[in-house]
Amino acid sequence: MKNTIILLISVLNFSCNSEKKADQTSFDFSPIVKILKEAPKTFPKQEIPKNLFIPEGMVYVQGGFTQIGTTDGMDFERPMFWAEVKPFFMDISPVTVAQFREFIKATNYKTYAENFGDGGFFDKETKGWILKKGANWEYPLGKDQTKAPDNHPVTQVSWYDAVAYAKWAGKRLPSEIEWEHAARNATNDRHIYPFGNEIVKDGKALANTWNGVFPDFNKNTDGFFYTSPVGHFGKTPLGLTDMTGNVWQWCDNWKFNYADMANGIMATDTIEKAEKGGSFLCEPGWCHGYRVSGRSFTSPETSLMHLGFRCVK
Ligand SMILES: [Ca+2]
Repeated sequence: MKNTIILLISVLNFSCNSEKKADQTSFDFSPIVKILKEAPKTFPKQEIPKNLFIPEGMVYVQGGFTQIGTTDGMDFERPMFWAEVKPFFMDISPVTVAQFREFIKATNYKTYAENFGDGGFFDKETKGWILKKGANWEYPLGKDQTKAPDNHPVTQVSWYDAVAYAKWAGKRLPSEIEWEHAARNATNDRHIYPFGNEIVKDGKALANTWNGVFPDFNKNTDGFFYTSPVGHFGKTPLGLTDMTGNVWQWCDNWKFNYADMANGIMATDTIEKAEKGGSFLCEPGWCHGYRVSGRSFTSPETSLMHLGFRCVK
């Protein structure tokens, strides 16, 4: 036990002010993840509880040991470390535009992008990010573009918006470690993607990514320049959709450094929340963010057209 650091992911003692306050509100929802300094000696068989009630639209993610990170990814995906994760339920798919609309209707909630009057938009003409006036969850590309289809993942939501939705739904955001544990099929699967090492099989794309050289050209061979309907590319062995590409997904925790984590040192200067999954803007030569070990970071008040979320409980 002495080699185990018990970490409450959501209450890392960061020095941020307003953001810290928001994190503490999610305290009640957050499970304990144990970070191990050494590889576990045994891997007890995980039993699925008898008569388990699985909430609609969710899958059961059994607990267990998972090695987080990779040896050959970006610097911030290293070094690998072991974590013990308790069982939880995870949304099969990212929260859709239709589901988010129900939340808005029920609560009259106003998102950060609506209050700011704009949202982050990647302009394919200038090949850069701009703040697009009028962009919000309903019009993620701006009011001069079509409305977001109901069955696409909601985007243009800040981390605070995602947390508000999760609380309304009686759920919470996953920690990065839980997300990766689920993406590794809760069995410490070491494939690059939850479904294997190939992103194209028999000439067919298995995920919505950027097909070409970002940001210069996108051949669009997967059929979607922007978001795609959730579940369009099938399920992982665990039964989850859109764990690879389509949209990045907000996680509960602040950015942390793997090397520090392994040594029990918590970051003190981060102002960004973590996200997992990669998006339709990712390609291997740029960030290859849709690998299981991929990560990205964004300040929690930010809304972007390729950033959504899914919940756990
Ligand atoms: Ca695509």
